[in-house]
Amino acid sequence: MPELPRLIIATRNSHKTQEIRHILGDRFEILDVTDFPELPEIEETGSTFLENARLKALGISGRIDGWVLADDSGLDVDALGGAPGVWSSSYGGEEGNHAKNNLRLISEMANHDQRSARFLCTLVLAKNGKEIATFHGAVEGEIARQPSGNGGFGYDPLFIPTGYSQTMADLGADKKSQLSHRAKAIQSFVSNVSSGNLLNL
Ligand code: ITT
Repeated sequence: MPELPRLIIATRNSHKTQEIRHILGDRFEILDVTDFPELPEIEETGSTFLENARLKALGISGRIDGWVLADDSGLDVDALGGAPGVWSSSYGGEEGNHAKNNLRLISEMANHDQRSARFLCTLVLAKNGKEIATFHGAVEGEIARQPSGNGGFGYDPLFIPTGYSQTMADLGADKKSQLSHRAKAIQSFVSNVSSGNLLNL
């Protein structure tokens, strides 16, 4: 059997890696930066998802052989003027603390009837320190008043996708793999690979 092409996800968030594995199935051998302890932490100093995805993709692919895919993503809430946006990961005051992030979101939204929001995801594909392509995905929905569900990660217990009555965390991994912002961005990546736009991958 031919070897699977290897794709290194430029993330330390194991949930993202697992979700990307789940979406891509067995098309690729998927690793992430936790498999390469020598790689440095990349500072996310950009003010857009694209800038931060680029920093991660180029920062990692300049130091490692092979295809690198970076994901920068977050939640954009209309009543909060787009917050938490690119600062989704540290909204509650502590980087990567999902419980604190959700508590802050519940409190900021307590007096808002307008609940519309979307998850956004930007992927940057890079090789040898050069950007090859970018992909985007979004899923519309609304912010619940109370958290519900144990699936997914981050704001999933507070996000009800449009057309559903349950939160993303209630819907579970298979459904999230079909409808999430990350799923849509990865599907766009896959159709570019399948159509031959990304040669040698
Ligand atoms: P890396 O930078 O190492 O990839 P990170 O978690 O810090 O990991 P981001 O900077 O892209 O990644 O921040 C993404 C944050 O947005 C994440 O921590 C969650 O708070 C939120 N988020 C993104 N995708 C999400 C999803 O599918 N479900 C729930 N929350 C999500």
